[in-house]
Amino acid sequence: MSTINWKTVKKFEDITYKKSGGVARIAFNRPNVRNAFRPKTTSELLEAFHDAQEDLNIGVVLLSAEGPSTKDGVYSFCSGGDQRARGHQGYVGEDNYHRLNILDVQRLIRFMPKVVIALVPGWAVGGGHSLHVVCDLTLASKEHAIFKQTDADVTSFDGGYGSAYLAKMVGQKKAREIFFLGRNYSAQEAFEMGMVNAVIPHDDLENTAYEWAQEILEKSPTSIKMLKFAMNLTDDGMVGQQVFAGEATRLAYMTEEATEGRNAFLEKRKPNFDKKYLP
Ligand code: S0N
Repeated sequence: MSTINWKTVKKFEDITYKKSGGVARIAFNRPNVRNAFRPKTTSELLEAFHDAQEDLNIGVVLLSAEGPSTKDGVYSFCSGGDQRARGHQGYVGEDNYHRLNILDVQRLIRFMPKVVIALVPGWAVGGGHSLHVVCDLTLASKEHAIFKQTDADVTSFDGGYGSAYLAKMVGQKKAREIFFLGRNYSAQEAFEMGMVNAVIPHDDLENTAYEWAQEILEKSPTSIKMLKFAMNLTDDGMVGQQVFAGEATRLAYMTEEATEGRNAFLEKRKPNFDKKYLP
């Protein structure tokens, strides 16, 4: 049972969004369809993640799920794209526009300068499985978490982080088994494969995630950010370099040299870098 004093940030339809003590909690809230996401869900996720990214008081984001289902009491993290919202060109919003915006959500999680922890209380399936893969850390319910890839059953497949990055995480053979056979894996099996950080008794899942978050919040935020981007870099190609280098530029802005460069331009004079070449 969670004992955290969460404060709701904003009421959404498909997700809940709360904050407490430097931690944001974003949770799927469609438990009766195993927390499948439709375009409205992903738009709401984008808004909440963007807010958490820009909130200077937030250092860690938990991606979680409400539940269980009121129909049958089953817990889920997320069952991926809502197959009822799928049209001929993919998932379609109420405005009739076809979107692949779960990939925008993945990129926001991947590139945000804060740690994102997936809390998997039940089913993590299809695009829901891919979301936990892209999060920085995953904690799973000992009793209820089940990991499964159905992308190849429904012809709605993630050829990016969901599969290729998963292969980096659990190894090529295991990743191919997960996708090609689509079997169920328990939290313990997922832990042994290396795609789950810890298996937690169900009732302790949120409190444990919050404790992990508090430990992370005690660390230097610049170090955490640069380490996340450094670990992303080799798998993210030029975009990974761009994200990492953007933070190097930000650090450079904080030097006297940068202040002199900006001031010289604004004062219409040549900059005086004083020939202090740094080691
Ligand atoms: C999760 C599963 C295994 C649970 O099985 P269980 O416990 O037997 O429950 P069910 O009786 O099957 O389900 C309960 C109710 O929930 C509905 N439901 C479940 N999942 C979905 C879903 N994904 N979409 C819509 N409804 C869902 C059931 O219909 C049932 O409803 P009622 O009670 O009314 O009958 C099992 O449910 C399961 O296998 N679900 C489907 C999982 C799946 O195939 N997901 C899609 C996989 N693909 C993706 O997610 C792709 C993601 C994606 O969007 C993407 C990725 C990369 C690049 C692009 C994209 C893109 O945007 O297209």
